[in-house]
Amino acid sequence: MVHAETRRTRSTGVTMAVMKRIALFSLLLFACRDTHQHGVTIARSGKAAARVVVLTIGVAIKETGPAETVKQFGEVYAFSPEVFAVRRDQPTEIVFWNLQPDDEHDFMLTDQSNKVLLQTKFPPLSKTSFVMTFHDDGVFPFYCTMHQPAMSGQIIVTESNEPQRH
Ligand SMILES: [Cu+2]
Repeated sequence: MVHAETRRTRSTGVTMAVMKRIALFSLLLFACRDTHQHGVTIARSGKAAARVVVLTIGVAIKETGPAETVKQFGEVYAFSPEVFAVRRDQPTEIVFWNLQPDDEHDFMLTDQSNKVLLQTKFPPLSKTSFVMTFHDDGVFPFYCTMHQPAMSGQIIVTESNEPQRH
């Protein structure tokens, strides 16, 4: 009788110890869970900590030539700058100036796996602003789909200055 009682107490003790360990492990997992936001937040306006102005340049166009270049390559346009860096998690205003009086451009932003994050048009002689916050480091390609392959670029997202949150 006494023997059986002891055995039950011992097994309850072992169960309690295992449960305590599981509880502690769960707590640790909860404390270390990934609270970092992913993806890109894109707004038309808002507070920004940095600003980049991107111009559209006519490199070789039918109005101004050189005629031989246009004949050989077709009309060539470019973004300027075509590569620029932003800081991760820092809201950055990106302003596109379409300098052409009679040409529309567009802007298609993708992630590394070619998922389209934004697609929009820039009418002739217009300024278009976005406040973009990239939550992941990496290289984000962008294109004007009307003037490929020359009118392309990349946004490079670098680590922020903020202390590690983990
Ligand atoms: Cu274009």
